[in-house]
Order: sequence, then C-alpha cells, then structure tokens
Amino acid sequence: MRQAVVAPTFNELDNIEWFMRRVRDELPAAHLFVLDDNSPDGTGAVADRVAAEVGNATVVHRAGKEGLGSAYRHGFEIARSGGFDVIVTMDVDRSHDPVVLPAMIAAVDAGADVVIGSRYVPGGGTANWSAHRRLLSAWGNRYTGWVLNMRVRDCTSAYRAYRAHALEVIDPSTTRADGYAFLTELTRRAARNGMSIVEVPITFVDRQYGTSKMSWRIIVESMLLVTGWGVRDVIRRLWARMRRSPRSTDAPPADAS
Ligand SMILES: Nc1nc2c(ncn2[C@@H]2O[C@H](COP(=O)(O)OP(=O)(O)OP(=O)(O)O)[C@@H](O)[C@H]2O)c(=O)[nH]1
Ligand SMILES: [Mg+2]
Repeated sequence: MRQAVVAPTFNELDNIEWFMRRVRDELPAAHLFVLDDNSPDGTGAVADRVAAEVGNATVVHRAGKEGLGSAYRHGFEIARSGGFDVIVTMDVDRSHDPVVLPAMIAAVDAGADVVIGSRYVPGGGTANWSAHRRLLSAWGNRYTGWVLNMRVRDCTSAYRAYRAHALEVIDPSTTRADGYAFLTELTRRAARNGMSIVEVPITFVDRQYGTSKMSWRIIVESMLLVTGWGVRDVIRRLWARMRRSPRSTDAPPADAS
C-alpha cells in the first residue's frame, strides 16, 4: 500500500526535524507531506533541509496561517491526486508518537476504513496534561459521541490513518470548520457512511516545545457545531419516523376550502 503522511506545521522549529526523522524511521516507504503556513520561526526552511536529507518528502509552503482544517484539506487534496492508498495525519509537536504508525497501517491493512489513535480506549491515555485540559477533552469527547450518536471514543484525535477510498467518500473538501470540529466532522461522515472505524490506543503527550494554538474560540466553535449537528440529526430522525408512520400522509388535505 502506498502511504502518505500529512503533517501541518506552524512554528514547530523545535519539533520538525525530530518529527520527520522519526516518521521516516517508522515508515521508511511513506511519502511525507509537510504543510507549513509560512511559520515566522523558520520551520519551513528546516523542513526543506530535512526533506532533502531523508528523501521522499515534500514541503508545501503556504502563504500564511490559515488554520489546521485548511492545511488538512490542502494536504488531503495533494495526497488524493498523488494516488496514495492510505493517508496518515499527525501533529508535529511530539504529541503523537510515531512508534504507533506501523500498528495504524496494520489496522488499515486488516480492513479498517478509518483508524484513530485514541486516548479514550483501554491502553490509551494522556501524559502530563493539566487536570482542566484532561477534563475538557474527555468530557468534550463524551458529549460529542453522545450528541452525535457515535460509538467512537476519541472523535477529536488528529492522529489518524484513512483508506484512500474512505477519504473520497468523506470528502473533506466540503467541510468548513477549522479546529476540533473539523476532526469531528470527518469522524461523523465516516460513521454515517457505515465505515469501519478502529481505535488504536495512544498515549498523547502534551507539547513541551513551542507554543499552543489551542484557543477558546476553537473549543466554542466545536461545541456549537456539534450541538447543531446533533439537533439536526434528531429532527431528521423524527421526520423520517413521521413519514414512515401509517397514520401520517404526504397527501394534501381533502378539501382545504
Ligand atoms: N499549517 C498549519 N498548521 C497548524 C496551524 N495551527 C496548528 N498547526 C499544526 O497543527 C498541529 C496541531 O496543532 P497544536 O498547536 O499542537 O494544537 P493542539 O494539539 O490542539 O494544542 P497544543 O498541543 O496545546 O498546542 C501542529 O503540528 C501544529 O503545528 C495552522 O494554522 N496552519
Ligand atoms: Mg498539540
């Protein structure tokens, strides 16, 4: 299977070289795509140098910071036109340990459409997170799974492997969200299309170098969108039930006059 790894970066100077070399160690045959949003700290130039050293890597230099969702949509499009069979997405900040990569690829090989590196299945977890971040993420994920009626435990993990065909059906190009909601939307589309979603346990390590781009705006965007989708789903289900019910009819009233 031809593998691509898509990795967006913004100000990851302390992490980018480690990341590219570790991914190359774990997946020697994968093509690595780094999408850098013109990081002011010079991440893009370091990525260019390391790409030349490790080979089979492309650095896409984007004009400016446009958000994670935008970078992923761009990366997916490039991977799609490159004819890859499996597309992996990862954070560059050492939160996603490349050691799990072979297990994720193996799960796709074994038949999964979407593989999620999951903090909330047995064997998974978070290291060195503050209590408030742990609670926020754990409850955010529970709420999302419940509202959207999905069995997935970790809807917002960005550590994933997609079968190329699954990504065609999910069609990320028609999503608009940028933060966690973007990841939730892809998960939701996979679940609604009856895809096989497999969660592989990971230990998520909080970033130690560089600065966080997490913000309240991203969290609020995510919660509002998830709630909106959930309400829409409930209305759709009720509507479908009403149309199926023997007492309801689509025919107009016999005589309205
Ligand atoms: N190209 C691009 N990459 C981004 C952008 N924002 C974040 N990233 C990258 O996306 C990945 C995840 O972003 P993080 O800042 O780690 O987000 P997070 O994991 O939710 O939060 P922290 O780990 O607390 O920083 C990292 O590799 C970032 O460098 C962006 O606007 N453009
Ligand atoms: Mg991070």
